[in-house]
Amino acid sequence: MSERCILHADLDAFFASVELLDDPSLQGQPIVVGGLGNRGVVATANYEARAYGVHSALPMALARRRCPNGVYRSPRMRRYEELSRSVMSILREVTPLVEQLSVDEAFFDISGSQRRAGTPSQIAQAVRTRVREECGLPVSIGGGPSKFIAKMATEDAKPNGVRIVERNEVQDFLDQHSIRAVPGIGPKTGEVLRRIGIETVRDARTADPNLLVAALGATRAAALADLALGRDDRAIQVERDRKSIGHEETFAADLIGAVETENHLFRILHEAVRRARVEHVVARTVQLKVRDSDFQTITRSSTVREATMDPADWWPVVQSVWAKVPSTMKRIRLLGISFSQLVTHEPTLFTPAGEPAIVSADGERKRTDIPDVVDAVRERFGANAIGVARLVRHKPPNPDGKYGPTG
Ligand code: TTP
Ligand code: MG
Repeated sequence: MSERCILHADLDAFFASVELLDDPSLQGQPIVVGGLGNRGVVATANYEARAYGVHSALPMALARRRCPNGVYRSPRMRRYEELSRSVMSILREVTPLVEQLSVDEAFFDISGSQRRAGTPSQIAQAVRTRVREECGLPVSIGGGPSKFIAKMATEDAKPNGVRIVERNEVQDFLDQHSIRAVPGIGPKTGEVLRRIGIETVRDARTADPNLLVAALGATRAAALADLALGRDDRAIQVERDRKSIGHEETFAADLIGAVETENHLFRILHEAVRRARVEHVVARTVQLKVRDSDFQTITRSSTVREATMDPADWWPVVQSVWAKVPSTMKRIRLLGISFSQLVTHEPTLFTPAGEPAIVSADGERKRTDIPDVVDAVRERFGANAIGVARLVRHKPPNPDGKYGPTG
């Protein structure tokens, strides 16, 4: 058996690279993609624009001031998703063990492919060549004996490079990095650690364990201690076969009026989330299905960057999708919400397996405890035993008033 080797691929300046691909006249210019309105923020900037201090999440107005000669574009999500699918299918030709993390990044486990396909760096280079030739995009690839080493290595490989960390280099590699380079250490944890004098992984490795426990609590301190030694045996989580999960209802009497419809939507969202949580999946895409009294049916969907199954994340997304439903369709006969682009929960270093591990963009753990309790109560006492405050004023759904789930 070959040694365990995980690769991690992440497209360079993804949205901006696609804009350049589709409009080669932009070559060499700073490209900024994001919300172009007054309150927009930058989704990404290419490396030319980053030289002016433009980066993801920067307010667009500030970006324009820093880089007045840049090319500014709004995102074209469909096109990005199409290219994302092509890139992911190249990875799946290397190995079926692919775990997609976001629209432009994935882990893939090549432990079993090495004899056939070459060394890790040969495999990485071959993937990069194919992605460049077949999709027209630059991608960086990191590799190492575990997921988090591979992910950290990709940051070192950027832009447009490869960095493989050999087993015997792991400790040196880790020791040199800032603690903030470790996936899962967000700004808050980073600041807590900085205050007790821990800035690098080496500092964490050599710190007094009691100091770590006092700062982070026993569980997180133990996780950090493992990680500082490069211990991480989490396996690749391949996407479930199942493509979508959700809930829909047909109403005996058409729903009229925004408030009534929104209340049902809110409840159906919670039911869809409950089902997804039973299956231990989180999702990146939500789809709203609406049928009106004339039996016209439409679907509208939206995709978020980080997979989640927190109803508090999904509710504003569902509301914005609902806002896109034409107003001619507001006598509603059926409503459905389903999730796709499903991924199984990935236990992170700070959240043991079995516990929902939903990490926000800055890597900090999000509030997931409340939905857990809700699920537990519902499992014992039935779906209507507990609801959300928004629904308390309204009557619980009348089981006779609908034909039940139709999907
Ligand atoms: P990233 O991989 O984080 O960034 P990137 O691909 O633009 O640049 P690089 O990997 O070379 O550092 O994110 C992938 C895409 O996700 C990015 O092109 C745009 C989008 N995105 C947002 O919309 N908002 C954000 O805050 C971030 C970080 C990314
Ligand atoms: Mg990227």
